[in-house]
Amino acid sequence: MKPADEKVKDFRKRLKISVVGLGQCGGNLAVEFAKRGYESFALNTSFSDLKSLEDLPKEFRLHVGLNGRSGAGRDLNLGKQSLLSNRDRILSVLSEPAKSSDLFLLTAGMGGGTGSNLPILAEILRPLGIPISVLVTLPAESESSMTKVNAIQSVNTLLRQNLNSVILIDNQKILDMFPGVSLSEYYIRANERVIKTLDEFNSADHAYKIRSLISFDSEDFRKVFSSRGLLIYGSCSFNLNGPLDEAFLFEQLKAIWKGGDLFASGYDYSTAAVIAVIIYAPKSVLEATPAEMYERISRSLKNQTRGAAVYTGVYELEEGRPTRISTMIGKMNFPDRVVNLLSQASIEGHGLSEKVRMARPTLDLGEVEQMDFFNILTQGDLTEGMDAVLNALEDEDPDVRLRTVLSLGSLNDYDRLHPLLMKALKDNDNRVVVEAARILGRIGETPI
Ligand SMILES: Nc1nc2c(ncn2[C@@H]2O[C@H](COP(=O)(O)OP(=O)(O)OP(=O)(O)O)[C@@H](O)[C@H]2O)c(=O)[nH]1
Ligand SMILES: [Mg+2]
Repeated sequence: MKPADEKVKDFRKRLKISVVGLGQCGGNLAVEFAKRGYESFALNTSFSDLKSLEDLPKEFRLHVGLNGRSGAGRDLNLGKQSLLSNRDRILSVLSEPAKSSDLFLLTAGMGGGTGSNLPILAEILRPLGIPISVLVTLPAESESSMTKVNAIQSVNTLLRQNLNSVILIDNQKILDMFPGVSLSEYYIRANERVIKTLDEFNSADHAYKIRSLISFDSEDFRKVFSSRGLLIYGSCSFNLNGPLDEAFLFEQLKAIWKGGDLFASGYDYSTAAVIAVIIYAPKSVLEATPAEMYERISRSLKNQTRGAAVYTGVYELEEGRPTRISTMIGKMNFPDRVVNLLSQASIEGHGLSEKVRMARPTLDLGEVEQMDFFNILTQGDLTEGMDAVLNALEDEDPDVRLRTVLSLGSLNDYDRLHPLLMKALKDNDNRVVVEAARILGRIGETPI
């Protein structure tokens, strides 16, 4: 915690984030960021999708189709070729903002043929030497198998890249939040919601013209936002007459840390490495709250997250406004929702590739084979040790399979572990699936 008077030199500057949206969802999110003053670019293989982003100036919309083609039609490989063939143009357009920005935030909906290539875009931009964070959406339950397979492939790759942070927005949660809203309206409202809270974090120290008692500035934001691994954030408001109550505060915080109403559910916040909490409250609430309360809250935050680095801010609001807390928590492991999506995509993905084979026996599987992420077990030579592990993973006793997966937990060899874990993800015992996904989450954080 830093008292506000140590911060005189801090010009209450926001972190300068340039946003690059890929595909339709990415473009929609880029527009929403632009409305809040962020320099935003939209890249798409589709002319018509780009055309519809009228709120972005033309020079910020970049067509990245393959030989003038429009769209990628959920085809991951076509999206990839399109991006790679436009590599030099992308670099030349984005090299200018890279000079003046603190970080690039790449954003896309996971599932489509264009946006799911966000990991490729991150690699293309790497030579610019600027930190890169990503904000992506996970498909809703009702979306197609192809969408889920695409999504899970990409999320898995993103987690292996050396990114600043990865934010997973859960479209299923957002869908549940706006029942009865039309599809066109729904995305606009959803995107507004996603970006508003993130923007609030970046402007915490200057958006409110009231006194800061403990300030949370752009450097604090940078540290939390650059915590590597998975990151979530959220905020909530409530009316308080008396002092801040620690137990009540933690109840609210924990609801957000488990995923809140935007993020994939089932995060284990005790694994977090970095945490920020900002409190905005009217003078009467702050005056009623004893000073040692803030120290106590900081200590509890440390304890509950088993030693995470804690950043806090306390701001005074005008009388009559509700008390509000915002929190951001970073470097967490895979949430349960991704575990479920993995197993769903795995099962549905298998069905999908079977269907393709059966329907068109003479089809050249070139591109489809690459989509068959879940079939890699049949590829490559397995060493003897691997064979034994594979057999154990097929044992009819689920406890044996569980112990086998647990025994893989201490290994770090991604290439060897990956096929084994993908097999375990298809297990019909949920404990085996969860453990496999946990290990995948952990090794996924290893830089490539
Ligand atoms: N939250 C949110 N999700 C969106 C939005 N638009 C699309 N999605 C989600 O993003 C996923 C990918 O869809 P698109 O962005 O249309 O796909 P694309 O990247 O353009 O890919 P292709 O059309 O295949 O080239 C969808 O399955 C939806 O789950 C949006 O504006 N907001
Ligand atoms: Mg599209």
